[in-house]
Amino acid sequence: MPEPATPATPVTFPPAFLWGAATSAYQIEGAVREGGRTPSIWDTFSHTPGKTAGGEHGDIAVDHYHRYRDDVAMMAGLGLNAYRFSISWSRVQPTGRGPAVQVGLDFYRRLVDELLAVGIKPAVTLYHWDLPQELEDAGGWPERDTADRFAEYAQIVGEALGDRVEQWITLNEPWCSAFLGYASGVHAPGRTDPAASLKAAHHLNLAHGLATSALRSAMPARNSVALSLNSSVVRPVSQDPADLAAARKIDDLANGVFHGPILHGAYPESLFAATELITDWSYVEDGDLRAINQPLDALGLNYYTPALVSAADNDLSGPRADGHGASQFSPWPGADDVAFHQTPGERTEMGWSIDPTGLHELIMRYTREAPGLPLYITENGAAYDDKPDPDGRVHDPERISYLHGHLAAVRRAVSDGADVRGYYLWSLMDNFEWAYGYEKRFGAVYVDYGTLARTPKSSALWYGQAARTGTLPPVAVAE
Ligand code: IFM
Repeated sequence: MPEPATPATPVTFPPAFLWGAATSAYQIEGAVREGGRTPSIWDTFSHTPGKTAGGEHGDIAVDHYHRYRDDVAMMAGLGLNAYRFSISWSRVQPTGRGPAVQVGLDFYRRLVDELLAVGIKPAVTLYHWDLPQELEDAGGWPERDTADRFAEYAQIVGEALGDRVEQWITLNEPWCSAFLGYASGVHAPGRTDPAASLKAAHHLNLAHGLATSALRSAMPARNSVALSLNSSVVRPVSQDPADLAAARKIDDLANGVFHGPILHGAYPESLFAATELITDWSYVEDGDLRAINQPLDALGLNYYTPALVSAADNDLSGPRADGHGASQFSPWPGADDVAFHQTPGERTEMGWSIDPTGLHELIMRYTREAPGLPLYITENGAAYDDKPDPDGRVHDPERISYLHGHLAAVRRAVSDGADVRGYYLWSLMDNFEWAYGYEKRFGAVYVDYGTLARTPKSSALWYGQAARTGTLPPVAVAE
C-alpha cells in the first residue's frame, strides 16, 4: 500500500544524501553506428522480427549521444546532484576484446566532465545488458571467457575515467542478463536454455568479482565499487509449508544465486538442490568463489514491486504473473512447481503493483545481511501513460505519489538504522524500455518521440524540489 503522504509531517533526508536519476546506454544513446561502435546483443535482438513491441530498437533512442550537454544542463536545472549512467561496451571495445577505441572513451570523458562542471556526481555502470555481439557469438555469458573479457574492459574504463568518477557499479541486474536473456528469452540474446542461464549467472558473478579487482588495480583507492541487484522481495501467499518452500526457492533463484557468492562466498545449498535436474554446477571452478567474494564499498538495490508466490498446485489456472514479459519459457529454472500471483492493489502501466513497504523490507534485509555496507537505491520508479496537455505540460500525479511513497519508505529505513546514502530515480527521461519498445514511459522527463524534445513532467519538478531542499514536498506541490 502507498505510504500516506501527509504534508503535515515533512520527510527530511540527511544533508549528504544523493538525489539522482538513472539511465543506461542502449536505452538512451542512439548513434549506434558512430565512433566505431559495432552491434551489441540488443542491436541484434531488437532488429530480429517479433522480439520487441512494434519492432522498435535503440538506433536513435532519445539521441543522448548528441544531446548529452543539454541533458546534463536539464538535470542541473532540476537540481539533481547525482547521475547514474552506463557505458556501452561496444563503443569502447567493439569486439569485446583488444585495445580501446579512444573516440568511444572520449564521449564518456566529455559526459563526465560536463556533469562535474555543474556539480553532479557521476556513477558509472559498466554493464547494463549490452554485450558486444561478437562475444555472444563466441558463447556469451554461459562461456567462462566472457568474464575475463569483462575484467579487461573494466580495467580499460577504470584507467580512462577513474581519475574523475568515484562511484562504480560493475553489473546492473545480473538476474535479468542471465534469466531473461538465456532462460525465458524475452531479453537479448533471446536464448531459452535453463542450463545455460545458470551457467550465465555464475559467469556474471565471476565477471563482477574479476572486474572489481581490475577496477581496484586501475583506479585511486578512494573510489567506490558496487553492483546493482534487482533483489526480489518474495512473499508467500500463506504460511503453509509448501508456500514457504516456494518462496524460498524463488528467493534462491532471484537473490541467493547472486548475493550468496558475492556477499558470503558461497551459493546456497538449497539452490543446488532446486536446480539439480538442470545443471551439476561443475563449471564452478576452484578459486571462483574467492574471486567473486570481493569486499565491496557499497551495494545498489533496484526495486519496483514485490513477488507473491505459492506452491503451484494452489493455482495453475492463470498465466504466469511474475511481471517479466510474455514467454512460454520460464525465467525461473527448476521452479515449475511455483505459481506467481498478481498482488492486490494499484498498479503501474507495467502491471506492477505499487508497494513501498517492499522497498523498506529490502533495505532492512540487506542492512542485516551486509552490516556496515552503505546502500544506494540505484533504481526505483514507475511507468505511466503520460501525455502532454494542450498547454504542452505533462502532469503525472501518479508518479509523484509513487516517488513520495517510496522515498518515504527509504527515509523510514534510515530511521530504522539503514545506511542508505542515495536514491536514483528510474528514469531521467522516457526511453527504450527493452522488449516493450517505447510504449512504456518511465521518465520524469517526457520525450516527444517525433521531435525528441524533452519536457520535464510535474514529477521531475517535484523531485527536483526534493533534491534542492532535502525534504519531500507535499504531493500536490508541482501540479
Ligand atoms: O528499464 C529498466 C532498466 O533498464 C533496468 N531495471 C528495470 C527498468 C524498468 O523495467
